[in-house]
Amino acid sequence: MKQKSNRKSDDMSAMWGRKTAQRSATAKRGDWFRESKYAMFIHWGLFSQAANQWKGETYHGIAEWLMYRARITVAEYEGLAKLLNPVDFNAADWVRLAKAAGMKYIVVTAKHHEGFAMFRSRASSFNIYDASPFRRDPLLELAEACRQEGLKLGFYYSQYLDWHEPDAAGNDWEFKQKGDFNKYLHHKAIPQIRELLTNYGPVALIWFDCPGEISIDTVHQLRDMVRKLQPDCLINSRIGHGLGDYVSAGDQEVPLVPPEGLWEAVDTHNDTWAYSAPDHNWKSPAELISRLVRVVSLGGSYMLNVGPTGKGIIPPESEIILRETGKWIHRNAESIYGAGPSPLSRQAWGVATSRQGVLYLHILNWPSGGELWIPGLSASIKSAYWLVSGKSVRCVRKKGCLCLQLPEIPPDQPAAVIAVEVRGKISKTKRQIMVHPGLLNELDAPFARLTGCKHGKQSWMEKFGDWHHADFVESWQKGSMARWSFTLPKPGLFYLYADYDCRDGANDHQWEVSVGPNRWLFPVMATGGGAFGRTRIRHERLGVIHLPRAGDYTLSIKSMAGKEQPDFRLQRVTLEPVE
Ligand code: JFZ
Repeated sequence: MKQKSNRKSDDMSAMWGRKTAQRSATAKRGDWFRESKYAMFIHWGLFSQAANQWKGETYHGIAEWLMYRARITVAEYEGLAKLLNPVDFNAADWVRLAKAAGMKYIVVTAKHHEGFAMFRSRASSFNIYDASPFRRDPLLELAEACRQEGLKLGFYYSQYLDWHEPDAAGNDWEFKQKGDFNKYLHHKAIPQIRELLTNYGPVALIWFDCPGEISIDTVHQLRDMVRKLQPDCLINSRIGHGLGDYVSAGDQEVPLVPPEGLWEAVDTHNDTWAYSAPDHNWKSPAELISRLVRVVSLGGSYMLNVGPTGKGIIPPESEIILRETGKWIHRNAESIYGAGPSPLSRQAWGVATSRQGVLYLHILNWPSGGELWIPGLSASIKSAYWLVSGKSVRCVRKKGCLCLQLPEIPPDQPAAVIAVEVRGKISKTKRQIMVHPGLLNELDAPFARLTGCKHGKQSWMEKFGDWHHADFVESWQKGSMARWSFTLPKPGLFYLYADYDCRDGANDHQWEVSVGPNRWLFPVMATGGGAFGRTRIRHERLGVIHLPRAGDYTLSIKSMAGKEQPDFRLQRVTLEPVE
């Protein structure tokens, strides 16, 4: 017996040893990703030639889905390849732009759902080298340019959807019979992934997408192949079945609550991934920097997309905005690259990132009144200074908060960064929300204490492919309550708003809002809802609240008695100072 139990404990320690080794291998594999924080996503394909226009009709939304939306047959779509000749493509220009923008790696679509390979593939002649007049391999040129400029390169590959292939998934307008997926897998997908991992030098990551109904055995097979060919190559979560090395959040989503472990947000520069001629809805440098620092403050990396034209040109608007954004990032680099997540809960003035002993406060919303209030930071302060100029910032402790003195005009735009050096470790503060004087204060669903209701998330498409993601308090019963505790440094008057949706309102149902001396009932109006899981969120002013003293408060929303519980989902409540 003794003999047997020793053997068992030896097996256990060997297993733990393997698991620890595996975990450390994964952790090591992701070190560069954890440090990088900012990358360029490139959606470039046959769809770029079409630019969301087909047979005289213009489409809106994500342009790489044109074949699907216009129900284009394979034969017609193949004709597009004869027009694709990106003579203005210059890989070094793209890579230098990414570098100037402050991006540390590039992920480019090698084969998207359309099935067209943007590299010279021997597994399928439906590729840019063989099927178009271009007769070059742009991914080979990109790989060389990345090596020259010191950027890492990854490939996007759509492993399940392939509208060109009857045996793949997705083309339900031409192929009425379900094909033999294994045939597609072994004749195209696996050989092409192998080509990408063999012919282009070190591949930093493979960005799989839309795993659909792919089996867990197939996902293991794909992952084993990547590990065998390029052991250091990272794999994203959209390989499927939780077998990725890191999580890609929802499209165009900057989450309020981050995924566990290594993760990224992926975002569009306008409303489409691929080039779309009618889409001019570019995000500004201020918006992009706000999204980048919010992601980094949650411990993630931000991958921002560009959609080059069929001629191989990154749209000039994109280039101008990326260069402008890059100037800010380069001068505030210390607060971004390699920085850790914020120990502070979400604040009205902006977000923080951190390093050993230093907190970087990214002030995105400039408080009037010359004071920046920070709750719940117990560490003792060594110094505080503007990161770019080095000029010191006066800070004092008031009412248990840190209060920093601000000039009237921000010393940097679109975000000014204060470095706060602390003694010892910056511990994660107890979740303390500050209702900041002079700023819009959002109390979001995930940060409420809930009784008799729960936190839920929903993602939906507004325009085709323009994703929205929202956190809600939902599943309310009679007496359910959502409560936010916050600190108020100064008395004040605030407009109170609720953002909610409620498909079928029930006017006889009452909800109670209570904070400080304020307490009243309000009805919930029906907001309706649309297709694609769409929702219409109502931004409703509930009234004006008076908070007569500085100190701690709890704001509660309570479901009172009533015949029916309307399908009410509360996204947030907002306190806006009455000027
Ligand atoms: C996919 C693609 O279909 C799209 O064309 C683009 O390449 C994008 C980056 O990825 O679209 C998705 C995939 C997953 C989600 C949303 C859109 N999701 O999980 O929310």
